Amino acid sequence: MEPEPAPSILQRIQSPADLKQLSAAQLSQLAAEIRQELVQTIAQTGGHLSPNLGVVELTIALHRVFDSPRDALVWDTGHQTYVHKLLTGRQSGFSTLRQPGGLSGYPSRQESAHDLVENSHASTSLSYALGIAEARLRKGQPGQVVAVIGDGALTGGMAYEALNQIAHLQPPNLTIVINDNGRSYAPTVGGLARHLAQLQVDPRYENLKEEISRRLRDLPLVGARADQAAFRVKESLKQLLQPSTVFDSLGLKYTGPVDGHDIQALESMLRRARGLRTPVVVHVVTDKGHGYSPAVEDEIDKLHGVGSFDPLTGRQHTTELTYTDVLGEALLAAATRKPEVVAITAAMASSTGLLPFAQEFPERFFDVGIGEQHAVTFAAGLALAGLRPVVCVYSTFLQRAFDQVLLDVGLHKLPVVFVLDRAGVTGPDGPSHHGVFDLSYLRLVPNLKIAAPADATELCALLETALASDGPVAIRYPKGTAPATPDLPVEPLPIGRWEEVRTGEDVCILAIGRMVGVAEEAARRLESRGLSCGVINARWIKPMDPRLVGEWARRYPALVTAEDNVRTGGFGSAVLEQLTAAGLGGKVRAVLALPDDFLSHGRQADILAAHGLDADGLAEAVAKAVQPARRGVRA
Ligand SMILES: Cc1ncc(C[n+]2csc(CCOP(=O)(O)OP(=O)(O)O)c2C)c(N)n1
Repeated sequence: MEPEPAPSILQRIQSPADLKQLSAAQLSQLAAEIRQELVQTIAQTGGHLSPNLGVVELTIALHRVFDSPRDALVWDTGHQTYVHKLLTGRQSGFSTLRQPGGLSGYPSRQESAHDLVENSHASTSLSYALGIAEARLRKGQPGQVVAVIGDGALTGGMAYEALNQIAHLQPPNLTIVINDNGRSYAPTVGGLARHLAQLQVDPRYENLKEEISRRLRDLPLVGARADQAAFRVKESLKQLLQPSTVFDSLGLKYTGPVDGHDIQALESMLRRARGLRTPVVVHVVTDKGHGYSPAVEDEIDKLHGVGSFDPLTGRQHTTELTYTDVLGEALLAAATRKPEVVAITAAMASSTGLLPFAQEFPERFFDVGIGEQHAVTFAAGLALAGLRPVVCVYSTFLQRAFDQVLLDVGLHKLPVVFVLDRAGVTGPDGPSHHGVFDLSYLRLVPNLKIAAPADATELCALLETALASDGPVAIRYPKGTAPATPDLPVEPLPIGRWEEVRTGEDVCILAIGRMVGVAEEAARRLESRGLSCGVINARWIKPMDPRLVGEWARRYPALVTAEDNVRTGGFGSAVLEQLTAAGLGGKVRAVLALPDDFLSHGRQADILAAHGLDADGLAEAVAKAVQPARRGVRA
């Protein structure tokens, strides 16, 4: 007879309170069950694999020592909250993770009282936590506040700004847990990462501190000579106790490092920190991907963020050529010809396609950590001194650096190239990851030229154009598969020049980026309904082609704009501004764009379709927009 499988402990955990009765053996079984659940589910849904595998024991310990939601847990970035979700009553919905209508891949206030903030952009936890801690103190509210921040997120400027104020305010109800796995996606770089690594190899620090404190307490203080001796010993011991971590130097208590996969050790350190009534930094050392060898052994990013994959091998299912791959190859080719080209990433080398560049030109490649603001002004400095920096960043993360783009680059007219990956609707990562605001916030930067390629060849040509330009240029392109492999070599494109890719008589769709292909398909469908529809690839959002006013707005009876950006201040707005100034604003019958809202997570194509930005939606909207002017369109 087969032995009965051991009853699942995970299934019995409906809330953190259920964790508190478990024995050490049961806790380690629970950790194993959680890892299995993570691998099986993420293999189907995709998501943040190794960050969650790494915090299984830490999350269990935190929920045993602290009493969420009375004690506030703030997870930095929020990509590592799957285990927290499993332990806070969301097991039954876990298979819907990142699926349309399902659980979010980040904390979600709608989902649970245990989720306090909806983050996903890194380095905000200490600021949120300090605010909550301070407000609770002022209102006399009980409960600790715990921020869990990775060594990667700790490279972001906001984290330092918050640490500075924490050291000033010294809130007694705040604990800072550093989840140090030595990596962002790639190994974390920089002075702070080096410092944390040194603290790991020198765990004597903590023991030494305790030993010295004990001896100070035990010193006999009898007689004058003994007093003098004691005084001298105390003074020299004080020297030894001089701050030796960056946190001590700021005036914050530091404790650790502790093995982040040893639940008992974690618990005892967290309990001590909790009892200290002063802000404490608890340094926890974890292993990214712990317990799943394909993640641990992955050289590139430990399977940080994955699509669906085979749980046995860790191999991911998609192998298609993406815009990211195309940019990576194009930049490498350009850099081979132009020695002044350098590339900058804010901790996202693999996901912005920079690995080939980093490998070929390590001395021309800069990973600045999760510091988008710094990345932009650093690029400005490089450009001031004669290099040609290319800042490779997700559209959503450049939001962080708006002022730096505006003043440090824009005001100085510096030839910095911004390549904005994941522009438009991204999909399963949800509201904070859609790159749907970039046209609006970049359009208002004087001197900045903005382009969106309609295909892979155009992306390569626009990169050439940008590198040949004497001022700043931003190129935005979507997440996902490029429609075709690029047709190389390419020549720079004339700046501000659009292309009429299809002529028509009744109406013309002015489309940007990925919407060009959608508009062409819509035009074909409209033709079969008796409507002659032109399509213009408006590849420059700024500056716009003067033929808009001089030719197309006069030739076409009606115009419709299409973009995967929010309507507010986007491409359609730009067209309206231009045409209104020329007395031709009435020609624009519809601005097809995304709403003035945060879009939830879901499949990219579904979200676009839900907002009328697929071929059917465009065709419908165009037909409706021109109907009064042109009767006889077949429904
Ligand atoms: C402002 C910002 N830039 C970039 C990212 C992309 N990103 C998500 S997780 C991550 C690495 C975080 O490293 P760490 O905080 O150490 O957490 P780990 O995944 O290693 O546990 C990065 C760069 C982000 N979320 N926010």
